[in-house]
Amino acid sequence: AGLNLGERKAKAEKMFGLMDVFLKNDAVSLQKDILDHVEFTVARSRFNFDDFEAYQALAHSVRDRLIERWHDTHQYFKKKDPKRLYFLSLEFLMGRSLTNSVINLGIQDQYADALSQLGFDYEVLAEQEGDAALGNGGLARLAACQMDSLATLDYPAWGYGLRYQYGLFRQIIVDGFQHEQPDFWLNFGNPWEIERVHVSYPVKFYGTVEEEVLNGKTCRVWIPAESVEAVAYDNPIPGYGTRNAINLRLWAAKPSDQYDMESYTTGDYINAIVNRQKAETISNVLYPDDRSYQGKELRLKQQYFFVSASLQDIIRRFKDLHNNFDEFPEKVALQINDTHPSIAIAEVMRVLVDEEHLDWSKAWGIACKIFSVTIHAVQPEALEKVPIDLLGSVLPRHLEIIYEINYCLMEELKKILGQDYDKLSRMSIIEEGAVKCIRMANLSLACCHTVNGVSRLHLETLKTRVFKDFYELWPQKFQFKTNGVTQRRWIVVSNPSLCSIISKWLGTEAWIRNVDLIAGLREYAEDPDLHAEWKNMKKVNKMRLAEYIETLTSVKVSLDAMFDVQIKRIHEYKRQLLNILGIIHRYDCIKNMDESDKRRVVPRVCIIGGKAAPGYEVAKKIIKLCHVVADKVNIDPDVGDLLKVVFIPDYNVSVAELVIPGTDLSQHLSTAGHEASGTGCMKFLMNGSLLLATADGSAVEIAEEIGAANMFLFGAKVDEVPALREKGTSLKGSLQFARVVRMVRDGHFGFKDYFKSLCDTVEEGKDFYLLGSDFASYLEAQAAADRAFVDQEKWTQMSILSTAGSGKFSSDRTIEEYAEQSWGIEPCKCPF
Ligand code: Z57
Repeated sequence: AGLNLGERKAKAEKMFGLMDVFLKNDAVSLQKDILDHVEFTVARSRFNFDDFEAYQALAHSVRDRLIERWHDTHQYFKKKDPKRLYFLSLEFLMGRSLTNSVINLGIQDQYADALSQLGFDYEVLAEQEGDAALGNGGLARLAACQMDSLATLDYPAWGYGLRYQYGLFRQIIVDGFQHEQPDFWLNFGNPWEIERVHVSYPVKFYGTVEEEVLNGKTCRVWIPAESVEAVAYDNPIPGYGTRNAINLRLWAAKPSDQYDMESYTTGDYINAIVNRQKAETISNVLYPDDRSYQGKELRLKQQYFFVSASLQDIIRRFKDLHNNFDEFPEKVALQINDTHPSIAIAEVMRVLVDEEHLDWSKAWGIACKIFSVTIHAVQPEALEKVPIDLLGSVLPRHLEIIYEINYCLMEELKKILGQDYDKLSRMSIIEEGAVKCIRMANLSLACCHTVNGVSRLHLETLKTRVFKDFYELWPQKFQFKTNGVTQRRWIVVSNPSLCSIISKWLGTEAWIRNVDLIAGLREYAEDPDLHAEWKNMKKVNKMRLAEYIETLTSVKVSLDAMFDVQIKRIHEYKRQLLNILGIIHRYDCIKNMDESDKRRVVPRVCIIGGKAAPGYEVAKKIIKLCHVVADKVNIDPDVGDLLKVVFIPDYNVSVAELVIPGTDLSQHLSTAGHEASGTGCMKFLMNGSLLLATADGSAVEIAEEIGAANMFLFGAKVDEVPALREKGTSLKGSLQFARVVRMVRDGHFGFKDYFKSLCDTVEEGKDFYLLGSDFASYLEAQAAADRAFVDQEKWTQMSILSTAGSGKFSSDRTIEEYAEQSWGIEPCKCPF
């Protein structure tokens, strides 16, 4: 303040000259820092504190180191003023921060030393941390992996989202039924965030739009009726092997400090306070419905709230060093994660036209240069449609702007398409129907310079189905970036034994930043020494998993069995039901065997985990079915160790970190054409689990990388699906399938009435997800997996080749593609 542009630039330069490394990372300094935090931050005596308090102190000492790098990075960004990427997402599924941060900072050994001298075990303390679960599933975890890659690759990027007080619900299982409990994750404080009370912006809602004359020009002016304050909470994201730490800025809603004078003067003091407090509800709770858009007012308010605050922040930062919006696209790239933040397009137009007084066409030109979007959905139902009445009431000016955008779009389209009214109405941002709606996807398509799919197959689906009309018009906008996951969390943090094996055999740790090198393992895929180490690694991880299973479910499992895992959100299209019906088939076979046949059976532990959206009845029945089958199978003396069925409750990021390394075979069963990409499969692949999968989403590309012979592919291909839906099930499959469905129907596992409607969903003629027609092929793939498992050398070789072929599926590769092809940003590496 008070300084002009030149002076501000000079100041930034000077401050940067003062940079130095403050905090020392030797064991003695770390110990002192931890004890200081015990004494003064946690306020416990340094002679008497428990594991949780030690975790808190430890976390605070890590936080100090994060803050130091965070400051230096941002000072450096400010000096260089590169084009920045702003990643807008309503969900980030970060999981735990401690181990990931310590590894990325490169000081794990020092911390472990420091703690053991204090009499604490680093790993035990790490287990004290709860998950940050501000997201539902794949989309949200992808955003978290991408933040890790953005930091590691030194990109000048910011994440923006919402700081929900309640993350995704905790799943508890009572008598085999899912119940939801609130996840009040902030109860014990959150050392990973920094509250920025001075970084706050008012966000407006409701009200009316009026006409005003300004400098002889008539303008539309929004007179809002409600104002809520957005306060920033910063979460530093450290890169691996770099000094850079970027920022994930999450907004919390607080009552605005503009007093509602009227209520005060009328004397209704208590009610005035109560009403102000309601503002906070905006950031209270994450919507737990993965992909079904309900058209709820609160959800729309959440979207606009975080978008508006983020844009005010971004524009303030831009104006700090620039005064001409022509330069905006050279400095700013905005990425919209799915359509959830797409109201940002209307908001940018509102700010540029109403507040910055740019011409409409100039403003639109700028908007079209800064936005890119990634679509994660396949099904048209997942695309958000906001009822006009709702939008008009909450954001009246934005509704006008969207009408205007649509008017321009329709004029442009008419010039190209002529009078093709069917097509025009399909492409319109406004959907005329019983309930008139805004199609948020069409708004994004009209504005964004790039529209990305998340796998090659997914982009094909978008081009030929959901967005066909737009693709024909603007083919150059459509791209895909196959998803990826970060090897830092999914190998280095979660599978330390594998991490050391890889580094040892490659003779370098460089793969942690450049995962392509992992292909170097191929050379040793048949080496008996590597096989021995590899099998030992699996065994250690299976032991950990077995212990966890026993503690949670009291089921004892044999380490010689194949650990077969399907963990992901419960959805009909992901076909957990196919898995369970396959298990019932296996059980039925074992029951009908004599002792000599049984000796040839490959023992299995079938593990399923995942949450069902609270209102998704079919998904909840699938969870219950899993439990009743487990109850019967697990105590059947005819079966013993040949088959165990386990449902792991409350699946989340940290559970995944435990389960994935201990998995022999993982299942990805979506009906072809329904999983946009899938990212769980990539984590399993990196950890050397073999994949049993349909030719869907990223599995197609995985097969190309590791060779189809190294996985178990099955089921209908995308282009066969429509005909199969018409035609129905083949005979052979249908007999076995009918038999297992009948067992459930007849109450073989109890709860006959309860499961009737579930069985109905897969009856001949109603079986939309084609469980019946894929069943025979599924069983064949399972049999192939059994045969491969018998030959442990072969299996280990396939496992090594899986890890070795996983390089492409690093989010580092994905992010580099985005940076080059969609965002136009370059690395900005902080020195020291
Ligand atoms: C979500 O997790 C995904 C798509 C959605 O439309 C919504 Br809403 C939530 C998932 C896809 O289902 C996965 O296939 C994909 O891998 C993931 O997003 C990340 O792109």
